[in-house]
Amino acid sequence: MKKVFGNTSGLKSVQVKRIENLYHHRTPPQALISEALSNELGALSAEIRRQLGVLINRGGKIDAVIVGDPQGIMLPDTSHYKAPPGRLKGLRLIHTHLKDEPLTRDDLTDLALLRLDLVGAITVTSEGTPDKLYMAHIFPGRSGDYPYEIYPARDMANLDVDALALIKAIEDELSRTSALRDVAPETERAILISVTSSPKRQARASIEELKELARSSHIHVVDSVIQQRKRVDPKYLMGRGKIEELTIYAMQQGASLIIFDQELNPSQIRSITDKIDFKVIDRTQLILDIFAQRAQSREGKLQVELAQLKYMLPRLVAQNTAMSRLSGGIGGRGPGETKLEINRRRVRDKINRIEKELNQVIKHRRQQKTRREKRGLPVISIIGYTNAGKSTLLNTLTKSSVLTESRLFATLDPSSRRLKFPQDREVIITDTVGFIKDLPKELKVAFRATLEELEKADLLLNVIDASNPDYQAHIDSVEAILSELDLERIPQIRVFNKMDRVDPETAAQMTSGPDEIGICARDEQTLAPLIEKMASVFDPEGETVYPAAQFR
Ligand SMILES: Nc1nc2c(ncn2[C@@H]2O[C@H](COP(=O)(O)OP(=O)(O)OP(=O)(O)O)[C@@H](O)[C@H]2O)c(=O)[nH]1
Ligand SMILES: [Mg+2]
Repeated sequence: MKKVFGNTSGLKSVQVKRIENLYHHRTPPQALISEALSNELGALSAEIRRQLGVLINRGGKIDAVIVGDPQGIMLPDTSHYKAPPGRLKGLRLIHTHLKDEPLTRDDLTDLALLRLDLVGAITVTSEGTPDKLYMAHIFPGRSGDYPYEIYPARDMANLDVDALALIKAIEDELSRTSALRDVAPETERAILISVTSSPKRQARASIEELKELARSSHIHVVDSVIQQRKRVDPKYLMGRGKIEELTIYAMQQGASLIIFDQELNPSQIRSITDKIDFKVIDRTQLILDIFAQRAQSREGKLQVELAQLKYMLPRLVAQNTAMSRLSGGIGGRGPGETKLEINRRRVRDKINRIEKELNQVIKHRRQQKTRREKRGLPVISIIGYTNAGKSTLLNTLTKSSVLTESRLFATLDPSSRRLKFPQDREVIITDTVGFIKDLPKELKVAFRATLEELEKADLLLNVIDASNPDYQAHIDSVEAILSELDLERIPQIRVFNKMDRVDPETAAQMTSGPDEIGICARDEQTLAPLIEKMASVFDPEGETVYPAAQFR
């Protein structure tokens, strides 16, 4: 016998039995609800003085029977029914109201947030006779506050609703409106949300960056919303009403995804995805997703997969509900995607296996590295915030063609090149993965090995995108990560890049310190002072006037 959901405590066993038997009722597909079923719902509901509800699928079968209290019912998890874009859930909710009252706010939010086919409330007389029907469904394309169509009460005695035809008409309209919106239907459409107590300017810069991250992940950003709160709600981040409102808005905009700028802890992601039938991810997952798409080398792929699994592990819930919403598409893409649905134990096993394999790969790389070190070449590492122009600098310096792109995290796998200074001194120069504020700790751990390589650097070129209005915050984030990795002791040159986009006066102010140099990484002509400076680090006594650099 299928489980009855909700509050059955205090009921007589014969009543519970009758409630369980509701599962046997079949409604003809065209009908909204069979007469026998509505009669039994009414009779039982009046007897136990609680609302009773059923979720009916399109075939007329009952998917869930729910017992509520006199005022309302709580729907069980319905994530096994998925509503694809432009479609409804495939389940309708029909439940009883003990008084003659219309659909409540909760009924309507369930309708909208779960994308139910429709919702109906049958009022029941004190004798248990079904009296009236209040019904509503989603009304696609309606602008304004509420995307529902609410019908006037109808008489249960002569109900003539063709449920299937109605649902089909709504879906036709839904797919028509979303087809109008979708330029490329395969790209996800996201609403970005930031709930924060930090100052407006900071919140705005952060969400701008989140937009860039989304762009890097080929997600279309429909809108972004900043909600400032003195105190961030521990459960939903924002208030319950607000999150419902936003979700309805997201639905009206044809979005398929909500991205939070803040990291959601396991219980938050659970309460939020329990509440709304939307794919929800956070900043960390978005970054992990980009990394998963970009990783090229064996080591990089393993590291990202490890980071994804470690992030997922505490977020795997008993019924897998949050996970099932997260898997597939964004957030569950890349090397880890097939593993998201599996249980904790298997995830842990997998983590162990990857860690072992990764150790092997790293050991192998270290051996190669040691061989190189034996040759005693100094190492210069190019570091800095993502998109600062690190790879561009490496390319121009060494005439190579490492991928550069106006996207965050273009580089994931470090590449090394040789660089020859004019005095024939040779060095190894390496490009690294970019830094970002709030670098997910799972990634920090995963990329530890790569970042550890930085310890061996003899010189760091800290590349800064001087044209970014937020460059000072970027400098701070990079410094914070450097000190966390204990790398501040390594000599550093601050390289202010993209000077072609900064006015000369500001540029002069920026680079007034002794170890600060302005460049335009795309333009070889501008690099001479930097090269001179680098060379002088290795040959402090040497001749430091070089007419022009020569590269190999
Ligand atoms: N205007 C201007 N753009 C530049 C300059 N240097 C780099 N860029 C552009 O900045 C973007 C990012 O450059 P990348 O070299 O990929 O940056 P990166 O630091 O390696 O970025 P990640 O690998 O993503 O962390 C590219 O579109 C470059 O063409 C410059 O001196 N001036
Ligand atoms: Mg790069």
